[in-house]
Amino acid sequence: MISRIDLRGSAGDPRELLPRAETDVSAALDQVRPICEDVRERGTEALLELTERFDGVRLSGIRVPRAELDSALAALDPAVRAALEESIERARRVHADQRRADTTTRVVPGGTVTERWVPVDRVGLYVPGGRAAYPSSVVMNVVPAQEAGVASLAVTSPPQAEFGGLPHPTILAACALLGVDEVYAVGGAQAVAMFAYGAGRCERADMVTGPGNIWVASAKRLLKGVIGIDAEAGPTEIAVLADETADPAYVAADLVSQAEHDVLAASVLVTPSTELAGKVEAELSARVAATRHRDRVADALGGRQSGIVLVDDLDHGLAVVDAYAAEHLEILTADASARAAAVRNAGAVFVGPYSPVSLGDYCAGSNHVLPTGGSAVHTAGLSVQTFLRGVHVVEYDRDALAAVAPHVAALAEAEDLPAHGEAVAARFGGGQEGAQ
Ligand code: HSO
Ligand code: ZN
Repeated sequence: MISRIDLRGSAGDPRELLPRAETDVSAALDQVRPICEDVRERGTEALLELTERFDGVRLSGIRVPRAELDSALAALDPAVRAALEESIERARRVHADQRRADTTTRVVPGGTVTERWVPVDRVGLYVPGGRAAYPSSVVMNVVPAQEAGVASLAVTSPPQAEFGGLPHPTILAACALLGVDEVYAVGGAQAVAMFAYGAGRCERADMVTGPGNIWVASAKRLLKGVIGIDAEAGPTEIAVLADETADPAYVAADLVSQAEHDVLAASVLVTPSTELAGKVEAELSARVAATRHRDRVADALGGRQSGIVLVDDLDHGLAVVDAYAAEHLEILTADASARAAAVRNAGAVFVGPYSPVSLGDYCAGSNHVLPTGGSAVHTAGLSVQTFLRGVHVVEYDRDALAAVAPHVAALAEAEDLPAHGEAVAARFGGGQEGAQ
């Protein structure tokens, strides 16, 4: 089952000892390139043909009619509807607080720089179908975009033969609840190309976000630049930093919860307590045997990306989890808040026994689209900020420009770009090099 990795007394790099699952996105580029080209050249026709080829569904059009969204919402289980509404409401509260006010800095008298936060105009959101059809991820992508003020938002999700060629009904219902009525039944690399180039009724978007399979990730990598993208999402990860005060049942339950996503999911316990390690192993055996997706969970926990890591003490443990930079990090120690405050690298931190990762997946108000694969060292999760651009607006008056003109001239000369200096000099009757 889950392996033990003993780092006690070792100062080695934990990143090498805790290998991560890898998916080779670049290997798919050659297959994805002609698909994207086809969509660019032939638009809707190409999308309909590719959908038939890859999804086995012959659509009459790519857009999901509004009536289908309404009927999916009407048919939604009331308990799921109430839960989605709660999730949306909490996420809205947190993300509304992320909005930024413009700032104006008076650099010198008569010279200001304003940073104006401008939302991206149009965003396309990719929602996977099949096993990973998560309405909660629709919430986590749409809410920050809406709170950022994105005016035009479209969702796409692969058509499912079992649902009459429509995307998964809970995805459609979540769109309806969120007030998104532009929804397409297109999946895979062709969906990313649809947003990048536009096709028929779908206008091109400025940015595409959302998780997806290897084809989607590969198309995002290929078309990045043509269209803005969010981070490439890898398999989910949970790290738990725990001491002997942690309840082994909670630790085991949380490790299993994220292992349920994928055989490549990583579940990692970091602890100085061999006693806790033993109890968690026992709890895991019982839980894995009883859980619905036991095969997948057992594969994930037994994979080389998962393990119970023994450390010298909690300071050592903190260094290990910081180096690992997990997508989700739980702190289950006696002094959990203080420990959590010292964490540098994690997508999101869950503090104390009553803040499990699955709360954050659905209903904490926090975002669950988080950096994986160690990218938490440089990247944050999805937020209002993802959909905003800080545009500098520069306004100097004559005196303020005159005062700094010699510095501009000196730097322009140092870079052998004299026309730069002359553009300033021209405002003060200055001549042009070489002019008569
Ligand atoms: N834990 C996943 C998100 C998710 N969980 C969706 C349940 N549904 C990645 O953060
Ligand atoms: Zn999850």
